[in-house]
Amino acid sequence: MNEMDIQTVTLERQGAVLVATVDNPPVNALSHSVRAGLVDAVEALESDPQAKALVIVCAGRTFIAGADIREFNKPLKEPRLGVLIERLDRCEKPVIAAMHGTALGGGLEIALACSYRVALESARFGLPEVKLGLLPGSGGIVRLPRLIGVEEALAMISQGNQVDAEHALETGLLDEVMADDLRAGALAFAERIVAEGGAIRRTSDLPVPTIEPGFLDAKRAEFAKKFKGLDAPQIAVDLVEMMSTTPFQEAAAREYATCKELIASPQSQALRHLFAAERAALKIDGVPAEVEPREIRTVAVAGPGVMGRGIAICFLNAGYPVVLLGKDEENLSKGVGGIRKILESGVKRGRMTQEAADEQMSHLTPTLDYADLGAVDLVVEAVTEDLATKKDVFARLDAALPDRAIIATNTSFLDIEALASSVTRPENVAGMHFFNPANVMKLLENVRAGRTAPDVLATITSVGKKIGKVPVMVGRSEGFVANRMLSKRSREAQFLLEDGATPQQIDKVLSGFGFPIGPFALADLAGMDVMAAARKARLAGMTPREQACDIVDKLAAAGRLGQKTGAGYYLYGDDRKPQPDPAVDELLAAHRAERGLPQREITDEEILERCLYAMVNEAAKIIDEGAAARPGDIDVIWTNGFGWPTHLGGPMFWANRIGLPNVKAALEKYSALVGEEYFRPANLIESLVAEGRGFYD
Ligand code: T1G
Repeated sequence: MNEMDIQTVTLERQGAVLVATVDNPPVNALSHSVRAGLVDAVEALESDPQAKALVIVCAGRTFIAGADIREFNKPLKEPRLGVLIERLDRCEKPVIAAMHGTALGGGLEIALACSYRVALESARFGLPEVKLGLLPGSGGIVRLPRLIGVEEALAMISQGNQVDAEHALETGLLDEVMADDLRAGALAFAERIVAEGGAIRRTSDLPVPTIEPGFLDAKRAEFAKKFKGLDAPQIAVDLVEMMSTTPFQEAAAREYATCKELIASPQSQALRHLFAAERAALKIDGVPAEVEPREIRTVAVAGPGVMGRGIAICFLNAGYPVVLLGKDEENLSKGVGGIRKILESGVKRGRMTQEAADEQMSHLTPTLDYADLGAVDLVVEAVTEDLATKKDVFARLDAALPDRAIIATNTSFLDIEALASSVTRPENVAGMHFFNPANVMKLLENVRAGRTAPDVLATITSVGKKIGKVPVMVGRSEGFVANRMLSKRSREAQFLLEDGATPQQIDKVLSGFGFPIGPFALADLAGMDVMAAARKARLAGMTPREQACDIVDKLAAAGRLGQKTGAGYYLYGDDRKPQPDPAVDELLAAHRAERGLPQREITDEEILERCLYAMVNEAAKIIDEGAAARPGDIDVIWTNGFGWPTHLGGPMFWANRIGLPNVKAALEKYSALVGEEYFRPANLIESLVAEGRGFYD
């Protein structure tokens, strides 16, 4: 073992059983010291005649959670994981993997190369490499299908999802599951194996499972839709096909070679960037790691409208009792009914059991009386987007709530400082900005106000994680971050219509880039009435050209509200597929004539650059203003909010890869073409280019 390494694997012998304990916080990742320590453990087993078996167990909260991601961009230090796996595979004495927490990636691959696998009933198992744009490289591809069959194995490899211990026992991944005391249970299991002769079982000796004809091609077609733009899921199918017709050692070598190629791939570098960025976003400026979040036992949601219902479900799903505060009986009963309907649809879709839905409904307490909030620790305010209404609700909450209760507004653009000023404890006020539908969308923009207490910021961050969101702290700014950047993309999309592009051309370019849906199909989904109302609310702050660009109003006035009326930017038949509509071409031609704008051929490149560079430039301004802490936060927001393709790493990562000098040059080109006020490069971009740096240097 390298003398620089700290000791992360300790060995002890209990009778005839050697026990190797891995202790490499926080997740027992397979750092060099762990790999070397486990190779030493196998060698000790083989060289000690008194030792008849080896148990590999981990300290801390989990079994090995995979290769150490932080080592991927560093020179590899032997022994690589494959060497350890081969030593385990060749070992002539039984090795038992004893697992708890999440046995993932290389950790599960180690277990697959052992003779036996036991686990706590709370343990979970997975090969999440694909979520990092990788694939298993140390036996996951060649061993897992042999153990649990191709269908189960390919599902785990291609989607990276975890399975629980019960399922793992059923499929043959595990030999035994125990309720508690894993070390003692694993030791007893090992002693039994030894007493019965110490038989070894090599997964590599198992026959290759049969593959139903057509199964793999069906998976290729399914994954092309399900994992649009992602390479690794398709390669997973190719590798499983390869392992089914290739001798084990050769297949293992090709698996490893593919993993190495993927580690160097742009997609994996983008996905690993997001993995790190999501965790970096949890570190809040001005909130030291030792600041304890407040204990949140009971939550209230004020405002049982569409957003309030989704927010209430987030907390119910996570096991919090929720008090739902309405303004009158009708409003409240509609809210309760809406929540029940969403939970019932979850049952119908098999996402939850009827018992779970009933249990969650039993934890919902509807009320019209603020006095019922006397024991609540956190209120999420989601009443109508009107400042006076919100200030009235805040004042009444302030009077009813205990001193330590947090009030978090879900507003998407109203001034959080004004709300904080309407209560006696502004340090308890923050924003928790959910995205519709709140119980589905992962992104949570947590908003810090000027006086928000550090432990309140820590609390809304930890609560955000507990309810399964991806929380990102943002500062004051109209539309915070996601909506503010989206408004620039929308502006350019509208201007491009005026300049001669069609809705279908723009949607095709942006969905071709990787967004789940183009801006105009999205507008038809949201409804032109909703879009017109949002435009009206922001009209005063718009530039003259934006104010005159009233295509949305014209469509709404013509009753073209989108999917809900069968026509908006597109026509919709029963299949709800958007079809170009000559009437829209006429409406646009009339608008352009009315505006007297010169018409020209618009290239796809111009559409992409104007829409996306406008967003990147706005993000740079947001960072300049301190409304976002770091470029990685912007990437996390857009890949979890409005569907920026994750394999491109987010807006800032994508722009950085293009090169900021190129981005600056394009901004200058469009400043001349569209207008300085829209494309003048942000100070941050100017300064980074001047210093020869990128967003992440
Ligand atoms: N390597 C290094 N650090 C890791 C890590 C890893 N694999 N996984 C987590 N961390 C750090 C993380 O950055 C954070 O650090 C802390 O641990 C807590 O993580 C050869 C090639 C295990 C389910 O993809 O899914 O094996 O911010 O905040 O929410 O074929 O971490 O505190 O400084 O996420 O409780 C495959 C990735 C690797 C697992 C725990 N393995 N990790 O979740 O805590 S590739 C993975 C996770 C591989 C082989 C291939 C989760 C978790 P910090 P956390 P959590």
